[in-house]
Amino acid sequence: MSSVVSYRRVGRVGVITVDYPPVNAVGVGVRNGLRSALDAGLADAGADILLLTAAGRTFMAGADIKEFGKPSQPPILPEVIAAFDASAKPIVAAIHGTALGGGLEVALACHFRVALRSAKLGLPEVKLGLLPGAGGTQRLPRLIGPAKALDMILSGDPVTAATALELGLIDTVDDGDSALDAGLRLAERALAEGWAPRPTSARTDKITNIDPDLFAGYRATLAKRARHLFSPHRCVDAVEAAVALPFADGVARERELFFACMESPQRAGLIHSFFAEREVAKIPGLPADTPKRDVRSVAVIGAGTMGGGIAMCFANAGFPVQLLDTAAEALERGVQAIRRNYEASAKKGKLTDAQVESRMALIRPTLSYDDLADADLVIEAAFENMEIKRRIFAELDRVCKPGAILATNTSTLDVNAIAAATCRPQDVVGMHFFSPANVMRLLENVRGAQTADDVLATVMDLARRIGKVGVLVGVCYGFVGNRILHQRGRESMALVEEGASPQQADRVLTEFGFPLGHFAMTDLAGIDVGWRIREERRKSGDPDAQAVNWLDALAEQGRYGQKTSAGIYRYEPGSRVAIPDPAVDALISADRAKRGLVPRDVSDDEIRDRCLYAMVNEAAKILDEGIAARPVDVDAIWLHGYGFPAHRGGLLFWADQVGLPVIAKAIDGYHARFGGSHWELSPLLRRLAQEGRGFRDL
Ligand code: 3H9
Repeated sequence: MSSVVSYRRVGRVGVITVDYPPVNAVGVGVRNGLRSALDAGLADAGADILLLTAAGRTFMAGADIKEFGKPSQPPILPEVIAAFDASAKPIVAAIHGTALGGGLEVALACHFRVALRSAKLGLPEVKLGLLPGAGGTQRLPRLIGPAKALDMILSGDPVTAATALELGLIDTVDDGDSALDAGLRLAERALAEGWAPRPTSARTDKITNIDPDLFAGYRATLAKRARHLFSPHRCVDAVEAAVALPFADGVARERELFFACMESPQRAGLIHSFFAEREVAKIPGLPADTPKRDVRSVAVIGAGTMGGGIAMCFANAGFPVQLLDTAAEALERGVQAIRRNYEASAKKGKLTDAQVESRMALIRPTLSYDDLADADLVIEAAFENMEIKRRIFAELDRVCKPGAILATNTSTLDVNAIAAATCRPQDVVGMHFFSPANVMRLLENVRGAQTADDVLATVMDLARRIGKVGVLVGVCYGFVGNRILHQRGRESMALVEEGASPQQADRVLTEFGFPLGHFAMTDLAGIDVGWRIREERRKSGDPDAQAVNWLDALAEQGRYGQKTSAGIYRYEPGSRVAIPDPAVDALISADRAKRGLVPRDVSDDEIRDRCLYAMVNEAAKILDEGIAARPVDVDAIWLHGYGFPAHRGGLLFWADQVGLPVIAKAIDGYHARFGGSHWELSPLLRRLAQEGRGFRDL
């Protein structure tokens, strides 16, 4: 018998157990094991019914993603599953944790299904650029109908056991806490009532008399929502085949479409994104068993938008949070803003009223630093000013208990200088949240020169506990994400000066797959933020300060972006739809004329290459300086903080696909054409390009 799948008998029930930690992924060992355990069960004269269950924290969470892109090893999953479907003895699947992808497909081919109430079931393949390729697109519609099946397959999101029952995906929900016991109960009932095998492949009731327009409707929606993506369109084709073709032909069609997805570069990109999210948690030089400090209570300093959002992140995860502001009015405003935010979620059905109240009860406002004496973690989210921050940290040093972690949410200031305001720099770390903090998944944890390892291990673990993707970065202006963003912003402005329109520049980036172009994003973030920083630098006589540009002129007119319904675009009241504004075009033309710039036609390709290659070059410099430890860290930051299209895998994964010699040559060309230190080719990028290597080889 296989070491990862076992067979034993409990009374008249033959029990097949998959035990392949951590998530029982259906790799070659499990496939072999399932096949031989099934044979053992079928051959066992004492077994009148079979039960499939999994050990550990979850049912099977899908095919083994690590095998993708390598030659497939027999037996292939569809064959194993076909054997379950065709079993002469009835088979029950007992599900706990998550039954996902190929794991759920195995369960779909069993004849009866029971799930614990806490279980979730889904076909997330589309999120990996695939479609369910082991009969899922053929069997799910046979159980729940093609429309509901497409909803599940196209969203990739799992449903709860209760919903699965309503849909007809499972036969019963069990309120116990053992999937084995739940499965045995259902098997005993099946035996008592004499249930016969019920192959899903033979069912046709849910796939007959289907509205012929159903699939056209889904295709029309996808044409709008997923036009960049490859696999969702193939999912519709596959489910349509379930309705139009006999089962065996449908399975063959699904296989063909699955392989087309497998070969798509989007599949490689999305799988890189999947692993990137997990890889960043493993820090080179910081072993997984590094001790962590015990964090049970949190304090946040500053009740503004950022501080409020951070407080919500922790309250959402069940931490008691003290929210401190020194001005009573600001504190009250901050607490009310949090309440409004939660109530808006409740209105959308995302939270119950009771959840709103329990989260609000976790957030305790205070005006006094003395109340922070027992906090395990304090996160400062005050005004972005070094003097203010240093005063706050000196105060924290005075009141906080020994061992408390003192974190700053600064996005631009030197974490080491902030740490130096305390007598415990080993306890000081950066935790750079992204706005809105309660929504954005990225958290840049910033390692100061003296930050202790157990502090780093703790903040990385906390990121996971509050549902963020934590990435460890080093100290520099803008850290990793904003430093790269700055390059894209500078280049976008230069392209507009040369003749592109903001709309054209934005269109190129959205066609690449970003949710927003640079200028639409600037409107969302607020033009005034950058304008005030530039104004400060000009007033202080900074020699590197930029001259006033058309963006500053917009801010001077009070056009701050979405919040004032006018910025680089204009907005109808209450709407986020960006409408081009001829007044802005006129302002840009006037600005060009004033500077003696003659506009030219700028091609879409030039916009894409200059914006993205400038980012790649900066990222390479960041890697060279050790500010980011690995290319995957840069990828995760841009995927989770800036909407880099996941199907392209991340900035540096994408750069490898383009080819570093191509990028290096283009950058050398830009340097010759435009000059500027930002276009000096990163030595790392030059070396990799010359050696024919990629970021993947670092
Ligand atoms: C598929 O099934 C195709 C079929 O239709 C057709 C085939 C012919 N494979 O996320 P976690 C690893 S496509 C390999 O941290 P959690 C993961 O990398 C597949 N490895 O835990 C991590 O490794 P490490 C469809 C996998 O509790 C460790 O397990 N299925 C796989 O937060 C723990 O993972 C999916 O897309 C896998 N399938 O979440 C499900 N899954 O410790 C993908 C996980 O070395 N998985 N690993 O970093 C998930 O969504 C989450 O992992 C899950 C657990 C919810 C299961």
